[in-house]
Amino acid sequence: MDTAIRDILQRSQRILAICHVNPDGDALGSLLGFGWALKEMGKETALACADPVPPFYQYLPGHEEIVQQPVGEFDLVVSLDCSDAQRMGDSYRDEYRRLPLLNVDHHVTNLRFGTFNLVDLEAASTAEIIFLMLDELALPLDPPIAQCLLTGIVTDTRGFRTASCTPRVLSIANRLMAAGASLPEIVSRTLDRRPLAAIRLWAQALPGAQLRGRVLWTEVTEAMRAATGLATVDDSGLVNFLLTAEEADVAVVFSEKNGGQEVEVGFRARPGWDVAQVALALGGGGHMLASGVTVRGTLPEVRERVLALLDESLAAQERAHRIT
Ligand SMILES: [Mn+2]
Repeated sequence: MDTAIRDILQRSQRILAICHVNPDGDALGSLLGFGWALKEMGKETALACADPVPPFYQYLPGHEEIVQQPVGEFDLVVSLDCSDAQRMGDSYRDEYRRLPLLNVDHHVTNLRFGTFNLVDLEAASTAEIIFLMLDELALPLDPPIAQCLLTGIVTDTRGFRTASCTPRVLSIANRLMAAGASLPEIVSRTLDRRPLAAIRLWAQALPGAQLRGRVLWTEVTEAMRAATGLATVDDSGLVNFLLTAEEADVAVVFSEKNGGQEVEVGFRARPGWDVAQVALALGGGGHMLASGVTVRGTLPEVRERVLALLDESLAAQERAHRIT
């Protein structure tokens, strides 16, 4: 952390922190862990996320303080786990755009959109960066902070199993557990639990899975969602599950959104491949092995366009690999 970032954090008294829309464990864990730490520093804080906190993250201490629309005057905005400013959604209101912005993130596609950028591509999660920040500021860890930050680490590493999981991650997890975080509770709440509606949705989406070269893909239509009885079912587990197929190096799930006008595309890749490039080319973001984008168009249009781009990208990667 450079001195400009340390100064702005110490100087600012009223801090608005915002994580990304459609929040995951790292977005919420870093938002809340950072929020608890700011309180310890004696700051006035507001924590915002443009979408509600999903029920299975409601064990996180302080989650009830997160608002969708912040109100009040601030002297600093901090974005957490966002690769671009749009990821903050409506919580980043127009009147806050004139304020200094500190961008804290670990996505390879981060656009360095902040006045200050604390972007660490080596970090497996934004929670890890927050931990290192608190360490440098010599702030004590307490059980709520530890529980929030370990949640970010566990969810972004899917239980310490991603290529991004370094020895540093494990030693930070060790310190968070020693400070009172419960690893079994976090794993059980986040990784080993999903709504029955999600399982029913998989049951509808899986028969349509198709293998195209080494790419296994499927679709989730709005009709499938309606049939599960829940309009907003998180299906991020589905794309991870597809990638467990022996025959696949890349998995893609196309999810119809907004009355069929938009498609959310989730990509996963096995180590050695890069799906960040294709997401970025389409205006999305993410990591080499996990990325996503929302594309305007109908399901068949978007599917054909994206699969063709993905074919090209993977073929180019294969050629590059053969040369090097
Ligand atoms: Mn993250």
